[in-house]
Amino acid sequence: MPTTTEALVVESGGASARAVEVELDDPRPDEVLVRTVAVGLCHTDLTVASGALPFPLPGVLGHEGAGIVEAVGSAVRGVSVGDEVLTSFTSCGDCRNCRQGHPAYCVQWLPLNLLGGRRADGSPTITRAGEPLGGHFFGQSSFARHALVDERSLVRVPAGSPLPTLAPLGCGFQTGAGAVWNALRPRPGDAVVVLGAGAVGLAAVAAAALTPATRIVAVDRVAHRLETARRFGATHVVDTSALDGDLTAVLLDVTGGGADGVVDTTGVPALLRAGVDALAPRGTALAVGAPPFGVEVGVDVNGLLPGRRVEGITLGDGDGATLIPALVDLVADGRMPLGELVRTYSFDRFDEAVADMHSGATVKPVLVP
Ligand code: CXF
Ligand code: ZN
Repeated sequence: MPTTTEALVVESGGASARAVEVELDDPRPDEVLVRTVAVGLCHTDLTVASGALPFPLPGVLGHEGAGIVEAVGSAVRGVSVGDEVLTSFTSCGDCRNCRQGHPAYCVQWLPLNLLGGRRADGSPTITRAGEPLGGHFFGQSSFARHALVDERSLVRVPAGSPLPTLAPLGCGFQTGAGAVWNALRPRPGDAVVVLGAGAVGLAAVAAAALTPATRIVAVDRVAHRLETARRFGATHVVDTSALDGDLTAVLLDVTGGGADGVVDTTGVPALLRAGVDALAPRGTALAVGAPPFGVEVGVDVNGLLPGRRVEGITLGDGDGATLIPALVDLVADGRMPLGELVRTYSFDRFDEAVADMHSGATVKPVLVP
């Protein structure tokens, strides 16, 4: 029997999300029905809701879910009814990148997570009055009281976990932490620069603080975010709203001659360029934040020759089975105070959550049904 539930539906590009009754399909053998307890709001949800990406609307977004398992498909082995879970991204499990432990680079990643709106076989997971809605967003579409989730999107967490704090591990927090741990892998004495002190950037700062990097520089234009960055372990902060001179020169100075690693969470071309230009020889700049499709950044080719790299990374190159559980433990032990970034909003305060994210008043809004 299909599950009737309430979901936040975006009717068309630029519209808000309104709670309406929908039906979820029965779980397929590899799917799980999850009762949502909390779900984070990420810029990718807003980009899709604005109509800037070709996701089928009307549809249901949401990809940082946390909740309780209510039913499992016949082939599901990893979770049981009653388990607490986080919901992250899905992947095919079968391509070379999935098999090599890099599901964020699944060759089917875009259709399965971001653009398709349906299962891989084309069937809809959510309907309204019999009409298909865009669903299966990141294998979940969790802006709803219940979500039908791909087993491959799920991560089990210990009973009694603080689900509203942990929900953003599914995307934003693992994106920042994974960038530092999986891609930069700071060595003793490294200087790491994090451009943008939002949810992704602050997770990157907290992750860098658990490495032997000795200089951690946070860059933002909002003073209270930079204060948070300091509490999370930044040794230096740069406030671009009060910048005296050019950012590259300031970064070269505060890093003591050049950054070994740069994490650009902003997607602002001029900031990524400044970060690349501030790299030390053999340094790596990571493009993490996504600008609109088609945006380009120039690089000085001769500047790259001394072993400098520019790399893109999605979702921290995380493998749900290892990165998220480690973050759960570090949050529980108080070594990554990511809960400080979270403020909860009931579903009917969706617009307020969006406004607070845009203004910077809340770093990470988390919706609760
Ligand atoms: C996104 C970032 C932009 C590319 C797709 C994945 N991560 C999560 O929202
Ligand atoms: Zn996201």
